[in-house]
Amino acid sequence: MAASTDSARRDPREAHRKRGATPSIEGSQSNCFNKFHKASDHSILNHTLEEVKAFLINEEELHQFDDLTKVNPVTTATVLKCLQARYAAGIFYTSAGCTLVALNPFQPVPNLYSPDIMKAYHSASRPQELKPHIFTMAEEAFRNVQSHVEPVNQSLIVSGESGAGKTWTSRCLMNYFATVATSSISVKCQENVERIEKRVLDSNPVMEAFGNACTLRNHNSSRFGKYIQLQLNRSQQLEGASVQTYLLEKTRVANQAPLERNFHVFYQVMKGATEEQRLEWGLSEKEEFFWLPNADKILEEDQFEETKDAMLHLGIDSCTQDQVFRILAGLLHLGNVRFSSPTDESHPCDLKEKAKYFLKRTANLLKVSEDSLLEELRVRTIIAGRQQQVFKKPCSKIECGMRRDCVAKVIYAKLFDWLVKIINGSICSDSFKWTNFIGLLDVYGFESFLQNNLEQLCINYANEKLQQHFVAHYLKAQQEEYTAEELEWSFVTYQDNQSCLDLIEGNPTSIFSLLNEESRLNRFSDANQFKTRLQTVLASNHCLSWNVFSKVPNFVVAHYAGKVNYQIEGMMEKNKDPVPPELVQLLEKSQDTLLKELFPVGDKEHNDSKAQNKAVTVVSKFKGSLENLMCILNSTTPHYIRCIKPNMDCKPLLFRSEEILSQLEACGIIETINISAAGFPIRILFQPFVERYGLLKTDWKLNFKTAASFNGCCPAKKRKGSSGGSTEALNITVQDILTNVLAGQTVASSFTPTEKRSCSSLVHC
Ligand code: AOV
Ligand code: MG
Repeated sequence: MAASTDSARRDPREAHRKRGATPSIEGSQSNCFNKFHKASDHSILNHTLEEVKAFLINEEELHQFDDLTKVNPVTTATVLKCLQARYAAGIFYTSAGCTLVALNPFQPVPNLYSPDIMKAYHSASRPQELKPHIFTMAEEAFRNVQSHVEPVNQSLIVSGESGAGKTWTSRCLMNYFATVATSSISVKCQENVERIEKRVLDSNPVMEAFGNACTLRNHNSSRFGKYIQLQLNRSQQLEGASVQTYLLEKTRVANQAPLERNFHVFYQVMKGATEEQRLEWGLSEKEEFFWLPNADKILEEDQFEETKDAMLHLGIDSCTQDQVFRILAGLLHLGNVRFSSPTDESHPCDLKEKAKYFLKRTANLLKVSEDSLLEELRVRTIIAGRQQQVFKKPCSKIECGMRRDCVAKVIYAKLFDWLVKIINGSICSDSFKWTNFIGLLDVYGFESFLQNNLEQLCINYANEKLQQHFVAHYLKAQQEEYTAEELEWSFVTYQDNQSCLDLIEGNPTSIFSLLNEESRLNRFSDANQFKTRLQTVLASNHCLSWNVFSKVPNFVVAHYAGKVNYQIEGMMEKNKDPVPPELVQLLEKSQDTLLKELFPVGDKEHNDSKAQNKAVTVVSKFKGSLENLMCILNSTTPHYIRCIKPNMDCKPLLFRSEEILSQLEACGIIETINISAAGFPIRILFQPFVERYGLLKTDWKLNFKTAASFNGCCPAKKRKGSSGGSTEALNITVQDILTNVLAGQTVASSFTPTEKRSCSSLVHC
């Protein structure tokens, strides 16, 4: 028995075969659950504790629980066991009340996302009765968009830590919507809709090539956040889409942590360029580029063709593509321009051996003057005094390196923005053609490395904001609504992350406000001084602490998903992100038409040092864009998909309970299950309720007790304070309601305030 379970665990298909189960998408109301609950209808006390325990550890059947709220009792142990059994059986999706838990299989699963499966979910009369799937959520969103549910627009919020499967999931969801929103259209529209569908899907490989990279956590880690709005017309056809991106981690162009890599596109160009291009761009295979670490790993390099094809479909012709790749080759050469300190400090730095060759190559590829490039990298221009006198000052070796990195970062960031603009121009529909949208959110997952800086602080801050949205929308709002409705409800406690957000972004003082103050005063204080400021001003926030064993100045933030140690060194400069105007002016003079477009002459943002001083800091910009995102999310009906990473080694079918548990706890899954299990999962407003069920029995006294038994599934609601906890009937007949509806009155208007509160939002079925 033990041996058979072991082999079944190793191979889920084996497990299926052994149990004689045929994989199917039909919903499986667990046999054991039915057995248990049938008996428990009479009395749960009929079961001994031993029987209950035996039931719970029956792993052979545990995998059949499609919804974690049905696992009884809901404890972290039972939830984990259930997920483990399902994972071993090759079932990766499980409902958890209103959310969907998605375990990453770390290997392709045949037929999980095939057109047949899409069709099955799309054509099902009740998709929620099929097996839990991301397509259940997608279909629900798709149907809500066309129904009367308010708000009409929908969002699918995919969250989880780095490598958990968010981007993969978002891609599958996009495929789903592209398929269902282009099905059943007239032949006349077919061509147009298919063209849009293709372009929308083509935006993925392009954005991933330029915005994703291999990190220690994920070999295809998104280094930017994105929110895609799929625009639908009145007939539910895909009219177009728009992409909003968030804070690209541009420092990666010039700085890659040990064992990590630069953005994929660099490797794609390096491996995929033709001989001719290689010669023109100086990309000999023998060349070693500092900014192309770990190039020997065989990853996505063969995807160069795919990237180029997708760019073509999005309207970037091969000539412009060549310009893009030439600029990227220029950046690779720029990374090899290294400096050494001069013997006389009043002189500019010397170029290291072979750096002259790379400088020449860079200047050629970026089409700028070689002499000017060298001058601007080594010499700082200072404008001072009332007369605006110009001084030139040689930079130190470190400063020269920073200026070189700065050129690379600003070019890459502009190039990325330009791409997003082109993509939007190509896929965005005219506003009058579309009426509603379904949004897909895929941001970088929570990160904690040995060394964390401003990038991780921003990434983790974004995840805190999403967690807060979830807490506010679901855990908090739902319980508050029950209280307002005066329903009997024992409050389920949950982890609120407000104090962590106060620490990071709060007013008047927070980590962000202190960082901004340093930028405003142009005072890049010493890291130790900044730490002292944090200690003095923010010490009362319990989410802030210090790593006393660290040799460098640091602070520790207790995020909802765990503690992260941030190094302070470099944070203030990164926040200000200054670009010396003389470097921008150099790029403005480039003979390359694309670079000219990226750096138009006289662009105030970079050219004016005064404007730069007042420029919005990185954290302020990011905070602003996230606030906008939250406004959009708040105006939509959200659907949450929680991606879980079963092991940190990214190995297929390896289920590490401890690592999974910490993710489940961090994202509030246990609380979600508790609230969902005890709560009222289905809410129907009066009018649709009456429209749907009213004709069944018009003379029937509708009260909550009968309304509950009406559909035969939930216990009656009890109004708080009613004597002995008994259910109080409202004595409204369905006929009353129908009469009111037909007379154009809102149903609730004829009720007393208490009755209104009791029945306006929740009709239990
Ligand atoms: P992420 O988006 O959540 O991380 P990804 O979506 O890139 O994570 O997933 C990481 C890897 O897991 C993918 O490259 C696949 O190899 C594998 N994977 C994920 N989901 C599936 C699936 N459903 N089926 C098969 N393999 C899968 V980050 O972008 O790092 O936060 O910033
Ligand atoms: Mg991703």
